[in-house]
Amino acid sequence: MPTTLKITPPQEGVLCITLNRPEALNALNTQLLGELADTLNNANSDNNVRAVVITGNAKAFAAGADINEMAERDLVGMLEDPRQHHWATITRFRKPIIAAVNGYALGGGCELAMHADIIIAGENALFGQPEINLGIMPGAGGTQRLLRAVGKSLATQMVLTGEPISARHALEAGLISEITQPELTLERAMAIATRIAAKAPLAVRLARESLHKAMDTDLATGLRFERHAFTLLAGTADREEGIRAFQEKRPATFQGH
Ligand code: CO8
Repeated sequence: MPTTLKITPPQEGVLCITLNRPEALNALNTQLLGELADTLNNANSDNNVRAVVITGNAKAFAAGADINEMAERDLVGMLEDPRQHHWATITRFRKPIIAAVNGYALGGGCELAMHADIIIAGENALFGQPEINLGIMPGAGGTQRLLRAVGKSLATQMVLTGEPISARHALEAGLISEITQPELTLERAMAIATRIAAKAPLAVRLARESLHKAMDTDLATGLRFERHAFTLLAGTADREEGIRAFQEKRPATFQGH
C-alpha cells in the first residue's frame, strides 16, 4: 500500500491519485515517485481504469523534487538516480491523465503537471521552474515541455529567472486549459476524466498517441501517423457501435475492442 499517495478506487473508469506528503508541500521524493510509477504501471493493465486524475492539496500540487534528498546525491548519485526510471514509467503511461492543480506546482511539480494530458488549475495555482535559484536546472522535462507549451520567450523567462506565473497567466499562455475556483478544481478534473473514460478506449488511446506525435515530430510524419491510426480504428467493434448508435439515435456503449 502506498504511503505517500491516497488512491481512490476507479469510479466510472477514473482512478484518482492524491499526492500525500503535505508536511513537505508534496515534494517528490524517490518513494513518492516510485509509488506513483507503480500505481500507473498497474493502472496501465487494469481495464477498469480508463483515465487518471492526479491532484495534491489546497496549498500545493507539488513544490518540486525533494531538495533534502537531492542534497545527498553527488554527480555519481545523480547518474544512478532511480527517480529517472520512475519519471520514464510515468511518461510511458498509456491512458489520459488530468492534473488538478491548486497552490504550488514548482520544479518537478510543474514537470509532473506537464506529464498530464490536460491541466486544470485553481485560481490560486502557481506554476514555476525555480531550479535556477538552487544553482541547478529543470531535469524532468521542464525545458522541453514548457517551451513547447508556452513558447520560447515565456519558457526562457521562467527557467532563467525562476519566477513563477499565476494560473491566469498559465491559461493565457496555453499551459493549462481551464481555471476554476480552488474548491472546484478536483471536481472539474474528475468530470472531464469521466467524460473521456466513457469514450471508446482504443480511439482515446490512438488519438492521444497522435496528439503526442505533434509534440515530437514534423508535420508530414505526424499526419502520416494520424492517417494510420484513423484507419486502424476502422477495424474496431467500438467504431461499429459508435456509428450504429448515432444512426439509431441512442447513446453508444463502448467495450474497448
Ligand atoms: N523539497 C523538500 N522540502 C520542501 C520542498 C522541496 N521541494 N518545498 C517545501 N518543502 C518543505 C519545507 O522545507 C518546509 O518543511 P519544514 O516545515 O520541515 O521546514 C515545508 O515544506 C513547508 O515549506 P515552507 O515553510 O517553505 O512553506 P512556504 O509557504 O513558506 O513556502 C515555497 C513555499 C515557496 C514553495 C517554498 O517551500 C519553496 O521555495 N520550496 C522549494 C521550491 C523549489 O525550489 N522547487 C524546485 C526543487 S528542484 C526540482 O524540482 C528539480 C526537479 C528535477 C527532477 C529530475 C529527476 C531525475
